[in-house]
Amino acid sequence: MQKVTTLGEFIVQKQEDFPFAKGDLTSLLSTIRLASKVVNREVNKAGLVDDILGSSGDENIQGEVQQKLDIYADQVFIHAMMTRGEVCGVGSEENDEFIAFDNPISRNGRYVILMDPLDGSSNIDVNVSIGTIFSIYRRVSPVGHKAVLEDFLQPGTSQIAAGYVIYGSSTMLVYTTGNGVNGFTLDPSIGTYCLSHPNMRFPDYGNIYSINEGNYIKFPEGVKQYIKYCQIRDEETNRPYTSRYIGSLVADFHRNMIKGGIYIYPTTESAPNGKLRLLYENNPLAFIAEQAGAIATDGYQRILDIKPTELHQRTPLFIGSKKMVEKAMEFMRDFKDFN
Ligand code: P6P
Repeated sequence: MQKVTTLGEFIVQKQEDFPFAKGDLTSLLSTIRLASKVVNREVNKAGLVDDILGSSGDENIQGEVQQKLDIYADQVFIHAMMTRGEVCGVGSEENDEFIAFDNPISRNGRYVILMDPLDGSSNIDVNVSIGTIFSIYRRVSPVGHKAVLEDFLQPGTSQIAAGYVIYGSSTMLVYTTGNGVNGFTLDPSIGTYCLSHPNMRFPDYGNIYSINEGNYIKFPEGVKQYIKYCQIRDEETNRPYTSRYIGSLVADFHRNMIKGGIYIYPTTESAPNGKLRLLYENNPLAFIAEQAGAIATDGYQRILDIKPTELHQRTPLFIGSKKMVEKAMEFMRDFKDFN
C-alpha cells in the first residue's frame, strides 16, 4: 500500500529547511492545522444548523456584514494562537485593531499572524467554496513584550510562511514556507490532512480569466482593453479565454493555480484602491503564487514589495499565470493615461 504523508509528518520533515527554528514554526503550523479542522466541521454542517448560518447583524471595519461563521472562525483561530505560545499577536479581517496577546507565554512568542479567517463568507448560505487565508511573520519588536503595530506592517517579502484552507468539495490546506508550495487534502474518515498535491506549480499560460465584469464601466482602461484581448479569437494564443468567477478569492485562486489563469480585482467605483486587503489576502496569495512560479502585482508593481501603512490597507490584485499577468500589465502600462 502506498505510504501517505500526513501534514504533520511533512511539517516535521521540512523543519530541516529552518535550521534556526526551534520547532516553534512547526508547532505554529500544527496549530493552524488543528484550528482549520474545527472550522471545517462547522462549515460542513452550516446548512444543517440554524444558529451558525446567516449574518451576525454586525459589520466589520470594512463595513461588510459579518456572517456568524466569520466570527466563529475568527474566534477559533485566535483562541488556538493565544494558547500555544509561538504567537504574540494576530491581525484579522474581523477585528478593527490587531490583538496583542497579553500573557507571559505569548509575550515571548516570536511570530505574528495575519489572517482572513473565513474569506468569501457571503457564499456560505449558497454552499459555494470559501476559505481561510493566513500569513506568518517573525516579530520585529523585542521578545518578552506585547506585539506592536510594526510587527504587522511588514512587506510581503518578509513573510516566513503563508497558506490557505479551501472548504470545498473537499477541504485542502495549501501552504509555503519559501521552499515551494504543497497541498494537503483532509481525509474526513481519519481527520488527517494527507499530501495530495506535492510541489504545486502555476502553469505559465492558462485560458481562464477571473474578474467581476459587473464593474466593467468603471474599470481602468487597461483592464477594459485586457478583457477585450481575452475575448478576441486568436488560435495561436488559445483565445477567446474562458471567464470563470466564483466570487470567492480562495476558490478562484486555487482553480487558476491548478488549471492556469489570471484573477484580477482592479480599482472600481466602490473600491478606488481595490477591494482586497494587502496584509491578509494579497500578500499571502502572492507569496504562494511566486513560490509556484506565478506572479502577483497591483497592476504596476510586485505585491510583495509594497510597504504597508495600515492594517486593513487595500490594493488592486492581478495574480496568476506569469504570461497572463505580464500581458495584463502591458495593457495597464499602455493605457495608464487613458483612465
Ligand atoms: P465582488 C469576498 O467578499 C471577496 O473578498 C473575495 O473572496 C472575492 O473574490 C471578492 O470579495 C468578490 O468581490 O465585488 O466581486 O463580489
